[in-house]
Amino acid sequence: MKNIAVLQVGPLMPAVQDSIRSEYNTLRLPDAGTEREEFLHQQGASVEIAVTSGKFGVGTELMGALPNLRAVINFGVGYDTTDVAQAAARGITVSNTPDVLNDCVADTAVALYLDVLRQVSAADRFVRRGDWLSKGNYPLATKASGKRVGILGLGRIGRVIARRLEGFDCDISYHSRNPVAGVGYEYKASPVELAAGCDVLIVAAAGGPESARLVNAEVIEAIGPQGYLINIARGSVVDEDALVAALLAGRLAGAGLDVFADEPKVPEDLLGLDNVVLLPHLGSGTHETRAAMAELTLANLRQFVADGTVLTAVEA
Ligand code: 8YV
Repeated sequence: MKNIAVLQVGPLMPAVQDSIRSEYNTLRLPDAGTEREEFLHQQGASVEIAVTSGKFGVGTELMGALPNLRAVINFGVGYDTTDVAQAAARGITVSNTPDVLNDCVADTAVALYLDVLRQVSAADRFVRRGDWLSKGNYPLATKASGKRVGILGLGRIGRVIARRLEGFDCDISYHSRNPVAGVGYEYKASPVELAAGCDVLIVAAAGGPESARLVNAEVIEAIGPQGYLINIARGSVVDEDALVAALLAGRLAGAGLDVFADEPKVPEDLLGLDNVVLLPHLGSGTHETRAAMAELTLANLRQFVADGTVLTAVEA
């Protein structure tokens, strides 16, 4: 299939990168600057398929510079960096990698949940510093079992998180754009209502313009000084400045964050807080899940080349 022109946008897992380079006529888009402009000017019209990851995507400008693009094959379930509206208008197929990462992202949410409430990471630092010897027992933490948990975004991942937390006897409620059929959890009409009725708010909503800053200052206020926020979705869903301000002022008990507004930058103010657990966007980051994501990415690509369809298409 060396006659198919594939554009690699951003770094990809070696398994994906090596396959697309050996199977297709693959070119790597320069990351920035005049080299990128020059590349697009000379090669943009030849590109038929872009392979990218959730971190990079094919945004408005790049898509505009690829007049003959037919498909965006995205490694990752999130596709907020790709201009899906333009893709739909131009008949460009977009695929992602749903479901195969549900377990690991949900596990990460639960890990953050347990860590923030029981202060596992902070207590580990306490031991390593020698404070157990010099200061005695670690201060008491917060019980994690049996809490009222609000899930913002009861999609594929949100539902797996809910199922996990049922095992911790949690009382689950949720808010999504619409009530989800067939689930027994209480539906709340707005993010504020959800936040006001729970001890821990877990953000599992897809990123993108529709969910931008859905968790604003009012929602954070509603979680309250005894409440916690967990975010394994996208940094864009939370007003990060409002979150930092609330944490610094003690208007929120703690937070567990795998995602940030401007990754890999993490607000400086959070680094010294023991009631905050910070992860470097590793929700799906296990050997098993990344291998499954790579496989699905390649399966989407190969099927698109074969018959113009993909296994897991994104609906704009
Ligand atoms: C990946 C993710 O880290 O799937 C997603 O949307 O956020 C993560 O699983 C990311 O997509 C890889 O770039």
